[in-house]
Amino acid sequence: MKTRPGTTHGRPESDRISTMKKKLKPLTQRPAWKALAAHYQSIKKLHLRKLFADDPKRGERLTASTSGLFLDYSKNRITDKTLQLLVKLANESGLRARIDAMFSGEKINITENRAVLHVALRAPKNAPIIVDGKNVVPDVHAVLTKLSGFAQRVRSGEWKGFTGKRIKNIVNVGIGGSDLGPVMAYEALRHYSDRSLTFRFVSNVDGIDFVEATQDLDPAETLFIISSKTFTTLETMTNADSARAWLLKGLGGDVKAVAKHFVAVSTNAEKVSAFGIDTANMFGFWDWVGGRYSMDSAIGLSTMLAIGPDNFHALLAGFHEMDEHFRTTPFEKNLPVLLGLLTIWNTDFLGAETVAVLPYEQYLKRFPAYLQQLTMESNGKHVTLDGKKVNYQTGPVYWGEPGTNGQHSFYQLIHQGTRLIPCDFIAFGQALTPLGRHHDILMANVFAQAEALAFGKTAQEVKAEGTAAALVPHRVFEGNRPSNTILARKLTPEVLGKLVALYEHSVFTQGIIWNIDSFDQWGVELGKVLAQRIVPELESPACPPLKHDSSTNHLIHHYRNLKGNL
Ligand code: G6Q
Repeated sequence: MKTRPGTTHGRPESDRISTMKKKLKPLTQRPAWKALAAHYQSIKKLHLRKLFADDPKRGERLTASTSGLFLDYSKNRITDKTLQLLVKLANESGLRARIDAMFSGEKINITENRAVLHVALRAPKNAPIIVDGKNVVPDVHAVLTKLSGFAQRVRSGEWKGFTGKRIKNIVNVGIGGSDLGPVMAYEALRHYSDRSLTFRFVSNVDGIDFVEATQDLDPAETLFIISSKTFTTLETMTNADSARAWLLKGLGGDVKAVAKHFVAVSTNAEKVSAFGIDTANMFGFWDWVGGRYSMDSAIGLSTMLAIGPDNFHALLAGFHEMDEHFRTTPFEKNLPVLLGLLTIWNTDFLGAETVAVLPYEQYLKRFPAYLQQLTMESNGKHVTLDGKKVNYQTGPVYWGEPGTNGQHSFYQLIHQGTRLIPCDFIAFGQALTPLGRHHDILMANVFAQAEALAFGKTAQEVKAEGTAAALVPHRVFEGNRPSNTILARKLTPEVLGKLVALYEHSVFTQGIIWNIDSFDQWGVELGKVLAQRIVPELESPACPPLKHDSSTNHLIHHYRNLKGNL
């Protein structure tokens, strides 16, 4: 990887980015966008049945792969011309320069004036990346070394609790980016985890989350990881306080116990120390790691404890491989770019409002929830980088469930409803624990679903089956429903890294074309402030004068009444 300094030709990054922005035409005025709009009119009636019939090799041609990850995108409603125009749009949107800007540590998160460098978290030691004149890669590796040492001490039993007992339970306390990655990775890589350790994840400020996570645990054997970039998040700090009280109550009240049962993952040493955690037991990261891009930073401590440092490094290597593929591969063969461009096509031209993510792998059961944050917090934006309201749709709604369960519930709407729902099917060649015929049956379902969505069943075909005339319309499947299929040999730590990076960079690609800041989250910040204002109005013995709208005032009174505090 080439070193590119954080400032270019002595100019601050903000200048450079605004210069870059000025060169770009607004999205809907770019020639490729206009050409795509016209092209859409000419192909909107084309059916996947015809596209496949006219090109027997389509299913082999419209595929791409990199280091064991295979993408079949042939079942999208596209022609070769669509692809050419989408790639042209990427070029007209300056995607290549923006990829380089991200990888070289430029402050592309302009509303927070921050670099966006999750790629540095998995960069090899000898690949310098400079932010504000400093190579950040050695710091990344220093934290990784510290994490590995700690993980080894806990996993080997060398790290003891306050009473001298070995740690058997690990509870990650965090929310949003400090929870969803750790939970997803733990579930995804459970096959590789140390089964003598119990892992729990507490995120919701609803006390039940904490109560249920700890009710069967022995405090003497329990380690809490308080994961919070800011160490100020209300939910996490409330749960952390309850965890400390629970621990002290269980261990006789000596505050010295905290040091043996609490570690922190944060960027805020001051707050960590104020909470009572020794900063020697704090694992740091940096403001250039966004919460939803942090599962491979120290936020992944629970993952490393579960699967061990070697597997964690394999996960990082997988991320890095996809990073390099994204950074260096021509757009026509670039998996994240293709996935991102197809999402633009489906969202802005075909009018799809959502994307269903359907992993046919039980271990990926939390992957859709993880992707919801990654995609929607990143691209749920309504203004461009220069603050102008967009006149096109941005980030679609992501949702999903593991197959085959979804087939027995919401797939009905995908097959026969009135909305267009592009699907990403994710599946593997091998089960991690083969069991009789299960895996072939599982895979038969993936292929059958994608096939049925694309090709459907015509009235003629339904009639030919001897269906009563009145039932024919009900049993027709229009087809022409787009999907991608992503395949890999089996779910390993490395493959998980590649898969997550694939979506990270697909989100990046979309954000660049939409010309939005995919790396801020002002909507989340708002939520953090709003509740704080109302808490005292609920807790004070006498209700203070309320100055909200009449509905909120009334609801607060009603709540106080219900809880018996009026
Ligand atoms: C992620 C968001 C958000 C964040 C949580 C937790 O990109 O910023 O989900 O991760 O609000 O924040 P802390 O880690 O600071 O507690």
